[in-house]
Amino acid sequence: MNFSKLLLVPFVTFFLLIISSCGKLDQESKPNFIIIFVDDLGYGDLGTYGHPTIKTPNLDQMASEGMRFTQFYVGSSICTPSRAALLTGKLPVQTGMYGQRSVLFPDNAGGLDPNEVTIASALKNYDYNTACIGKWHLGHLKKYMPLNHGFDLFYGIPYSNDMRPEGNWDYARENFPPLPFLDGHDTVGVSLDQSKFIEMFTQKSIDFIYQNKENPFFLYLAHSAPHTPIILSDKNKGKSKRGSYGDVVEELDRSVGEIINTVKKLNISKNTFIIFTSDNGPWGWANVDGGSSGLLRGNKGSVYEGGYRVPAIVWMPGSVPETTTNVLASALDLFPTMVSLAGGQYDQKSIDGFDLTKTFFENIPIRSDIHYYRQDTLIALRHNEWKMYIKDPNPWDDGPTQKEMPLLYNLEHDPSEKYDIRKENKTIIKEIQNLYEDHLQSVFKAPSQYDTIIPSYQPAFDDYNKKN
Ligand SMILES: [Ca+2]
Repeated sequence: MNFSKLLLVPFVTFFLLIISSCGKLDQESKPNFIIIFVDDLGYGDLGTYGHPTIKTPNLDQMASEGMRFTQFYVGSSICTPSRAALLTGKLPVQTGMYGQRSVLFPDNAGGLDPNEVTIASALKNYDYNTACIGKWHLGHLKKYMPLNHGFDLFYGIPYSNDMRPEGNWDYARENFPPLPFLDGHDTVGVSLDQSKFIEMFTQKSIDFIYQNKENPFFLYLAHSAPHTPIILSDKNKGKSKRGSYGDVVEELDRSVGEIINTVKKLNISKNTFIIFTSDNGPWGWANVDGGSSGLLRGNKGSVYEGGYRVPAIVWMPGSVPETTTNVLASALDLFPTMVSLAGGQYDQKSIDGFDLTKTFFENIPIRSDIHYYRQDTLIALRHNEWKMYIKDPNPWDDGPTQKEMPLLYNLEHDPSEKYDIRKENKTIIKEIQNLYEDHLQSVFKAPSQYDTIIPSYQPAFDDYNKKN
């Protein structure tokens, strides 16, 4: 061995040691998770999803650096059950998050059972620090609040930004308290200026990311916007060609940019999994203050695609490929995927989500079915490209809607659900009918959490129901 080779040996050994320790570190270090969940943003409301006048450069960039889903679904087309589904990986019927009024209100005594395992409580077992920032809406009594569901920190509002005495609904005007704002379990203000909410939630999130840059964290940033009422500060007003709704979506877009830039600045991009999505489709009744479901039929609250299918962008440079995908995915899948990526265990039998690591990292299809519930009733089932309505999608419509069930659509040919093709596809009908019956056999139905009213509200509640 000559002298130069002798010199090389320690150098190579040292180099190999560095490589192996880096490899080991990558295997052992747990990824951070950020879920950015916005409220009532429709499938057609982002630049990257084809909106002609709403500008979303930060989300467009996130999409170009990550994975943009064209067929991503939520567990329900309305706030409370959709949030329960995202956090537990269970269909809302299994957690009792259904009932006559669709969502929980300030007079409700129920909420998400503290015994349910959420993403946050699961990740607490694997040394994660967890934060819920923004809107909760899974029960506002203390036992149901985020700190009793695995979150170390809560900063935000307990339910929707319109559940307050201001507004046109007389029952709310006469009975609901001013909208509280909480830090942990403490109410730190009421009726705060909502035009500051996006900024406050963003700043709190950035602080949390800085504080946890050295350890694994889970940030659930659930903005209360663009849910109505739309309230903008002067600096964010009048910027978008789309009007106020465009202004608020563009403000959300800037917030996403700030979150991603923080992650980049702290050099934790490669180890931070971020998903941006919406809790349900756009609010059709809000007229021009509501969003757009683009080419999809229907809105928030409906079992049509426009209620259940939402924009979704997944980002983790180096792990998530840069692509647009039409592979199926659901918010129900985030619980098992995140727990699995954290190296944890969960009970697959008790949940409805699937570990989508292969979908998110390799663009491989895992999920084949989507269940569309109205309250506790399964209305439709998607299997691969086929969507079959077992029950009437719109029983309130006395217009020329087709009332004879089932209805069958091929969503790949017909994303707007215009052309019923059941007559030509009897074998598919039979196949989906079997899946429907199997599902009903296996699904657990928990008692409704919406049925109990807080005693002090009961007289006013009964009185209101008598009049209406
Ligand atoms: Ca919503």
